[in-house]
Amino acid sequence: MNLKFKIIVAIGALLLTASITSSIVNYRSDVNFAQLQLKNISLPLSKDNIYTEIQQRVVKPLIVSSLMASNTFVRDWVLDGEQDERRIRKYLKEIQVKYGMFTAFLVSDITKNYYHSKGVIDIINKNNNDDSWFFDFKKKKEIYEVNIDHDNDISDSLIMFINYKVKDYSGKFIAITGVGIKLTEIEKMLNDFKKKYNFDVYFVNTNGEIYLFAQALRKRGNISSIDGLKELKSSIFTKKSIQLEYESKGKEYVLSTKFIKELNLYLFVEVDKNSYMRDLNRKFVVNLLVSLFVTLLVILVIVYAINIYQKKLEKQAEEDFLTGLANRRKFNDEFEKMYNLYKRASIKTLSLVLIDIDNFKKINDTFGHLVGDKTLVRLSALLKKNLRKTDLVARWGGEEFSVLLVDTKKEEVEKIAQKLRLAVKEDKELLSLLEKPLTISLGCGELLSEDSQDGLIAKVDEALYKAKEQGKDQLVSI
Ligand code: GH3
Ligand code: MG
Ligand code: MG
Repeated sequence: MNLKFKIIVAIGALLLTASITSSIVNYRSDVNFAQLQLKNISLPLSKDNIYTEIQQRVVKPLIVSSLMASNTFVRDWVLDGEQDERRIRKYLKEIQVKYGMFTAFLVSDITKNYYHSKGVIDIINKNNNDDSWFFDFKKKKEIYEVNIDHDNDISDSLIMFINYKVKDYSGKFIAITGVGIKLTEIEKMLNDFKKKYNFDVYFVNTNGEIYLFAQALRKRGNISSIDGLKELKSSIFTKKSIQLEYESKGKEYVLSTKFIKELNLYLFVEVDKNSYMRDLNRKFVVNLLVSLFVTLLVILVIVYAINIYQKKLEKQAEEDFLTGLANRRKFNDEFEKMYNLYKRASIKTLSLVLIDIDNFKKINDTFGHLVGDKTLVRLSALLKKNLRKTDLVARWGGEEFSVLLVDTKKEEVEKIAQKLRLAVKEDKELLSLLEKPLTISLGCGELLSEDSQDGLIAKVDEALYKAKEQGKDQLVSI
């Protein structure tokens, strides 16, 4: 495993650990917060809202029923032998319309007639199961009761009946009157709570029977038969309001209850903790995916940056800082490669040209080092311009340069070397910089089969020395 790969793996592992840890920490605190919020705010608040809603809906029909039961016309009409049915029908119709009730009724204990605005719709019979509500309520000491019923005769939705006892002036029971309202709104409300908050809202009567519930509720029957709930029955039924937690069939629930006096029913609002946390789980997965994606992006950026930096370093390692030409190290590497190719006969010829600026010391002394540097830069540009892409030109050191030429005939190498000499000498830019032409001396030679690398260099160096000796500004080929 190379260093670059190790660094990337280490950074990636660090970033991944950091992002996964922070996602988990966030998730944990979200879960804690959500649970606290659920128990202390959402559930109690929803319970109170539903309770208020129910109460508001019960109070009005209760008042209307009480009004009907104490109405002297109603009492007199029954006591007078239920004469002229039209009058009671008119009265019931008026109640129905005026107070916006779904139905209004009067059932006489004397004739057992069930009066409605449409007329007598039934005659109550002790042997009929559907009519048992009348006889059950008659027996009770309470003055009114609230019944939630499914009355197929009238409607297919749930109806809440308020039954009120009508008594004569001596307090003797003579009839039951009251109104009924449709519970579609409440049913809708229960379903909304389920949809919006995953809250299950249902009602339980004092016997433990689950009464009124949203369609989606899976609990039915008596709470005594529900695991987890049956154990809590007594603590629920001895308190007006309670909040507790229980487990049933592997699920954890938080339950909040409240007794509704007017209905003689307990309101149950509960939530399956896990399904309530479902959104949080989804959020956790999304957070995790996003942070993994970001981590991946960061790793890609790091890989990209490392590559660029590495290339820069590599370039710096083989490039001459001042002239941008290959440096001595690069030259040596390439020379070795070419030498090996030559030895394997992959290339036919390999030639070396060494270049040395004439009297460069004087240039430095006359114009200063800055002009000396400019001269080196310009000379490098001229060498590059006048050589082929395949020729390698390098700064050999100080004011000396070297050129490697592959598969180029001796005469051709000499021609190129002379071309370089003239190009430098005739360059206008150098002329205006130095106020006289710049000259160079060159030595060139070809690698022969018996030559070593150093042998070629020594040979060409000698040629260059000769060129200097013979008066500079010339090429000596060996
Ligand atoms: P000759 O014609 O015999 O080659 O004479 P010369 O003056 O060119 O030869 P010498 O080798 O004595 O001088 C080379 C000078 O080049 C000495 C050194 O200060 C200068 N030099 C080497 N590298 C640099 C550089 O990077 N910038 C500048 N300005 N001068 C440099
Ligand atoms: Mg020199
Ligand atoms: Mg020199």
